[in-house]
Amino acid sequence: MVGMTVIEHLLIKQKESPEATGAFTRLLTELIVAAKVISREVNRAGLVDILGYTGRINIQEERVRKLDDFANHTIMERMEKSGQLCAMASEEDPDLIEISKEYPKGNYILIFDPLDGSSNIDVNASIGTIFSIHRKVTPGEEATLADALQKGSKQVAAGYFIYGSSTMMVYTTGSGVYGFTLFPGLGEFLLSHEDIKIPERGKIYSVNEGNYNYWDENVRRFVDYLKESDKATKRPYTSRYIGALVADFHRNLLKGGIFMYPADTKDPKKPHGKLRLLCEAAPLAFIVEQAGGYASTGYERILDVEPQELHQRVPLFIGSREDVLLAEEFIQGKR
Ligand code: AHM
Ligand code: MG
Repeated sequence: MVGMTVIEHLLIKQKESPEATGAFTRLLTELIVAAKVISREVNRAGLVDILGYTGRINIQEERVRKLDDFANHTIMERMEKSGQLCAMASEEDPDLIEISKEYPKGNYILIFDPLDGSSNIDVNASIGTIFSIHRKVTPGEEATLADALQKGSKQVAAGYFIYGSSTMMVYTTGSGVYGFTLFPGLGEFLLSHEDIKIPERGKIYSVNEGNYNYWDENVRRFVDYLKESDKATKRPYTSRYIGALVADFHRNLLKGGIFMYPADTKDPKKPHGKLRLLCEAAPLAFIVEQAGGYASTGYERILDVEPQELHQRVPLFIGSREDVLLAEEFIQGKR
């Protein structure tokens, strides 16, 4: 039913699974409040003295912008009080984030990228928050790294908030993908995109082509192929690249196409591409598969990759199923 609030939607989904206790609904409800706070701050980013850098360097050796910091703390502080989490992990923090002793613990672990695409903040382009939720798998109350290092296929839920021309939430719990748009006057997310399906094949490719010379020969051949002209296979494709994963992914989810961040040799310290498995690739892979699409490293389904470390990076090819399968064929030298 278009127009229902995200909370109503969550409650309906909760009723559909008889074993649900409501813990998961409470967890997402808190996360939605955190996202509304971030959305409000993002909207006035140009008005207050919140642009610029904090002067610190994060685990990814990037300068931390004030708004990244704000988003990170908003989520951490709100979510640790939710009573539903045993731990968290953020793109901005090197280690597992423990829940303070004063708060009750729960059975879920939240992994998130608080503000994805942050180089877009200063130019008023879209940015987002990505989240991934797993169930605790180790015994005892305290979470261990093993609770975070689970394959993407084990996710209980995943989603993102996009702070664009309007703010949207897109999420899945493994039974379809739903999109909600924040109605500013009401402060409510209303269902606007029911059971999202990505086209089987798209016409868009999204990649930072400035890195072309750093890619493997097979990746170059694939991108060259997309640019060739051929009426029968509806080529050339159109190139679209915002430079914020959430925004590029969201467009391709609705319109069809492929987003790529291949491995490159630009930085020998980071030989596996740029994007992080746990807080970026895996949650979006869960969403895209639920929408009928596919996500791959070029060799392996993203949801099957066994994480080795919290900040592991992977090459990412994600979007319309036929486009990603074709990318795999090129990358594996089968074409
Ligand atoms: P971030 O999470 O630190 O913002 O970095 C990830 C971003 C993605 O949103 C985007 O797809 C990618 O980095 C863009 O990288 P590049 O500027 O190398 O094209
Ligand atoms: Mg990111």
